[in-house]
Amino acid sequence: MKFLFVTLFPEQIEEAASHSIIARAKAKSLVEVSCINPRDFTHDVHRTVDDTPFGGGAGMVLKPEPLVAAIRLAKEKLPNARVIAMCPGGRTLKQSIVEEYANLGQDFIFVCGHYEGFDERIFNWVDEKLSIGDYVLTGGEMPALIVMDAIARFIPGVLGKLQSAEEDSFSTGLLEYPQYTKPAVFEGLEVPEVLRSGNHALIAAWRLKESLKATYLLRPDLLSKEQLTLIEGKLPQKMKKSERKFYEELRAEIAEAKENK
Ligand code: 4G3
Repeated sequence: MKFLFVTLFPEQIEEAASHSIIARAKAKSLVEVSCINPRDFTHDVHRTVDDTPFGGGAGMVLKPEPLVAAIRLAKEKLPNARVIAMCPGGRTLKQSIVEEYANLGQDFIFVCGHYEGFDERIFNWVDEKLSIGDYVLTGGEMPALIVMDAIARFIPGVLGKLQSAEEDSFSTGLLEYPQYTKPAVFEGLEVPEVLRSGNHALIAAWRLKESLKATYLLRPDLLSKEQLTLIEGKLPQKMKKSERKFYEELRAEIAEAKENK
């Protein structure tokens, strides 16, 4: 998959893409990262890319001519790319959107802005405005890098065999359960006994209970109506004994967590 960044700061992209899993994915030719700098499409001695806003006001706006020239070349290089402009006012990214992007079979052009934003007319050359969350940053480079990283995890071979983007937190719709590694006791803090029991059914149930508890306490908006009813509503008459016990324990643990907060 190819990722092309239209950016005034290509070094920031190259640097970020030169580490860890993305660097390895580049080395394996699973992803390609490149940049086009709008400043290379200016014609004045100062290589001007921004100007004051019509109508007045503070800050600067990115001029359309160099930016559109850069996007045009980007589209020539990647004719099958989705063109995404990173803006605080765009559609907010979430894991289900990441999965949609990963499954499009398209390359990506990220248009990164600075200053107070883009001249509105550039959006005629853009498929979509995208935001990584409700906050404003000094530039669109870090947001674009985050989107690439999130998508790249779904390309087969990018993550190690033992990891899988489809199985991790958020793809299950729930928050992560707690994880532990050796030592079994650290500064007096013990790893839960069940995780050392070797009983895989018990471990799976414990992890699901912990995920449901964390999600209920921190992100109840992620739970379905059905899940919420099982946690706090009336349990159905007809329910396996083991399942009833599961939800009764979950409720007790949630009550205890609320006491302790
Ligand atoms: C356009 C994206 C770009 C308009 C970009 C600022 C945050 C995000 C910029 C503008 C950005 C985000 C550059 N900051 N939440 N800054 O994805 O006002």
